[in-house]
Amino acid sequence: MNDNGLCVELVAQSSRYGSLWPLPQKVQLSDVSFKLTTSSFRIVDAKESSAGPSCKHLTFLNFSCHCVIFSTSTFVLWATSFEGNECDAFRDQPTRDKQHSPSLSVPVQPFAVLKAPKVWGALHGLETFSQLVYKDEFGTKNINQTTISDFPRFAHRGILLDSSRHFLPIKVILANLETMAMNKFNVFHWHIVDDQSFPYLSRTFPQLSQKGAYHPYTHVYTPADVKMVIEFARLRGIRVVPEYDTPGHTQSWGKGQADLLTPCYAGSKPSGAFGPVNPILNTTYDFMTQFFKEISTVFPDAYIHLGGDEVDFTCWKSNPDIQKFMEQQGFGQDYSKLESFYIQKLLNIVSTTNKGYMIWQEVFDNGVKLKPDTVVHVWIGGATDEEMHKVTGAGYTTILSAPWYLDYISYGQDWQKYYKVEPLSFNGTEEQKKLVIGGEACLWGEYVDATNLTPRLWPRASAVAERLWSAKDVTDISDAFNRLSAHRCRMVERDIPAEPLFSSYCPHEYK
Ligand code: CP6
Repeated sequence: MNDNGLCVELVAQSSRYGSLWPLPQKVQLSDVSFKLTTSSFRIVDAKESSAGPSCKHLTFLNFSCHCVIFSTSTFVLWATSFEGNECDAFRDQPTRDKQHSPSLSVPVQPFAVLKAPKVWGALHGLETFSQLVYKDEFGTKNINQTTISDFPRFAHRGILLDSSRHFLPIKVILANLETMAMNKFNVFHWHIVDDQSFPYLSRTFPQLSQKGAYHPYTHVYTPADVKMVIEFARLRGIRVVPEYDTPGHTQSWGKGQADLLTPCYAGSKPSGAFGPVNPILNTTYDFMTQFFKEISTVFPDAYIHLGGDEVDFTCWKSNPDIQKFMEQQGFGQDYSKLESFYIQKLLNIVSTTNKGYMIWQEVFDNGVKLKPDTVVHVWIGGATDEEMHKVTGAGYTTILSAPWYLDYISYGQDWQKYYKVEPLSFNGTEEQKKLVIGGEACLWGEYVDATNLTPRLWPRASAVAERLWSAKDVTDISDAFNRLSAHRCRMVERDIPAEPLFSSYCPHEYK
């Protein structure tokens, strides 16, 4: 098959790994199969389990939300070996640096054992278990004797959605989180506001969405909405990292917050247009202090994404007050120094909220002094390897998005291009490679709303999911095609309108 899936007909065959996606680190298969036929399939905690009654969530989540109905009997899935007692972990936020290491085995006895050190790993293990179940020619559910031990290759496995270019209804966001869990993604990067609209309803500055949203009541995320998204994500082991991108990409902020943006000039007079955040006023920093104080309490994750990309200097250059400030500061004509001046102050403000931050690569490129735990987000294509080399050479952790801009569409099987990416292909030492904590697939919203988000994202993002989860040597494209075809059918069967990979049909279409 060529890259476009053209010319050569290729019908999905069955992989020896069935429909497992992403492929676990270690899978031992056998031909011994068990039927899951009768009435009372159950999931219980083993006696040895340190997971207590609150872990009922585990059973509820995978088997009702994913609509995998096991109308079956003797199989008992033991959830064992949590660290700590009860399911307190459920009250924690998932963190990026824990290795989950779930292991799953379906031995000769009619029960399966799932061991995981953390509840988040048990969730992944349950998803894997559900993927082992298949229907035989009589429609009976079967599972083969299997031993799996599993852990993610990269800790940060994210999806960026953009709710500014188009408002994304909550139910679209939740459906996406559900699909992320099926693909073992664990970070929802919520690019919540941008130039076009400000749908985040701030308690401190309600006029931001009152004036800056597409609609002040229908096209906003209320505090209750945001809470719901965070909780829905958390129960699936997904972190929510919000992005409030400044000083560029902020046109919508200016509608509800006077004097926040820089007035642009035409000759000696203000033109009426506005540019990036005004970096020379104290009021700007007072606002940012209050605003990020709120954000740091609304979003429990340890990180906030502060953007910092694509700052256009035209407006700053036109403004006489800015010109004077440049002179006083000795910045000459180097407006990236002014940009860095702003970002440096912003980073200091956000640091006082005890949050870590992520930033787009330009902030690093401009030489801003960053906290050692800053995550630099590499997104510019063309010289990605050099950038990864530089960022990790400077000792910063980094995540990769440049090869995974899923808002670009084209004819053919572009999932293969995403699949073939090797995040550690750049030149660097072992130490440098360890600083690459993962990546994110980005779905920018200019051409995406509730009508087309899901099929545009899935199963294309699934290719990224396997690259970030599975072992480095999992690169067999034709095996991936077979498993991904089956995985895509499973998503469709679970009511997620994921687009097809190629000419094909799904078994469930006949039922
Ligand atoms: N919005 C914001 C965008 C993009 C970025 N930031 C973007 C740039 C280039 C492409 C796609 C998206 N739409 N805030 C860059 C990180 Cl090709």
